[in-house]
Amino acid sequence: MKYRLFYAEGTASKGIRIILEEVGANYELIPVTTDRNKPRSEEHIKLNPNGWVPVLTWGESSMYEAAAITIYLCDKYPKHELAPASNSDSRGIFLQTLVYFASSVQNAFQLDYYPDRFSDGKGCELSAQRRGHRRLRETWNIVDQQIGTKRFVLGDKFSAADIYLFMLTTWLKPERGQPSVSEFPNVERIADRVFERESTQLVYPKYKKL
Ligand SMILES: N[C@@H](CCC(=O)N[C@@H](CS)C(=O)NCC(=O)O)C(=O)O
Repeated sequence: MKYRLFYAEGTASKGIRIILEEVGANYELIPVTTDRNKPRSEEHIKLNPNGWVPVLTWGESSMYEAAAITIYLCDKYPKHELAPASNSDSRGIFLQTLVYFASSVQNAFQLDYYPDRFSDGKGCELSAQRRGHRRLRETWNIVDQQIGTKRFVLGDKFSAADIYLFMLTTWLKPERGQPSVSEFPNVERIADRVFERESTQLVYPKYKKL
């Protein structure tokens, strides 16, 4: 079976690609634009009416939403142990972290990268962006405290939550007024570990931490 991943540089589709690499899946990248002034293909809009990436397809099936795809793939390939089993104690913190990433940390990024979604008219966009910068500090601080002295998000064991964390750190741009990853030393420690993995090196060959 071959997956198709609707893919663009600098987006959440890269985290999904790392997981596909980790589990040794057969996949094809479907390059798409994230330029909001350019049209999406008919197929893309049919699969995700938002016109966003990532979208994953296999056989006759498809899904979107990066956190949901992450959980789906981890559960489909349990032997790679990228997620705790559904009846294990650490499953709770795994799901909590992924949902927090998707709903709170990503939302903070969106305030800065897509201010028009959060403001009524151009005049308010700067305010949304400034709030986004503060919100990034608030949410990353919470993640940093949650990690504490742990080796990985879940403790001693590496998981897809660490991959997701790494992907999100690559979006931090201090030159825009966002915090630097170095403000969150526990997050940075895990991101550095994820970056050393072969799968990450393949997906992020040019990445340089800011
Ligand atoms: N909640 C969605 C957000 C997806 C999203 O915002 N994708 C961005 C790139 S990371 C995108 O496709 N942006 C282009 C656009 O807004 O049209 C997810 O986590 O998959």
